[in-house]
Amino acid sequence: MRRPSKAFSVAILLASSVTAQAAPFDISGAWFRSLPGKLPAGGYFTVQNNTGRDVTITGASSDACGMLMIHQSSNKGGMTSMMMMEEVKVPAGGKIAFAPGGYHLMCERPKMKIGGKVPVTLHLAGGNSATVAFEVRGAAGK
Ligand SMILES: [Cu+2]
Repeated sequence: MRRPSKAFSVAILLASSVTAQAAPFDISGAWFRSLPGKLPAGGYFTVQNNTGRDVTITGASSDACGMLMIHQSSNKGGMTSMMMMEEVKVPAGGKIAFAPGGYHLMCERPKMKIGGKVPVTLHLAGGNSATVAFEVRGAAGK
């Protein structure tokens, strides 16, 4: 069983490097919620890991943000708070949603326009990275 699974993950890597960046996993539905004034913009996406190995997101960067961090919202006893995450592990074969109320990117001092797109680079453990275009939506998420 060892050999076929290795061949499979190599095929996936090659396929993804042809279609876009050499992303070892698939990122979809990426968008920022742009809010008025100087409020930070939340970034959301879904990541599916098809590599056959755990992949760890260790950070994110974008020219569209003065600072870009990974946060996790949590709700304990009716109190909503945000925690800074050093890393987020996407297990082999697994899927993680960055979505309102959970994991999200926090873009401080955003420079973006509703209706536009901005690139975000996700940094992965081991020195890989994946750059994805994020749609910029308004406060209602549209
Ligand atoms: Cu946050």
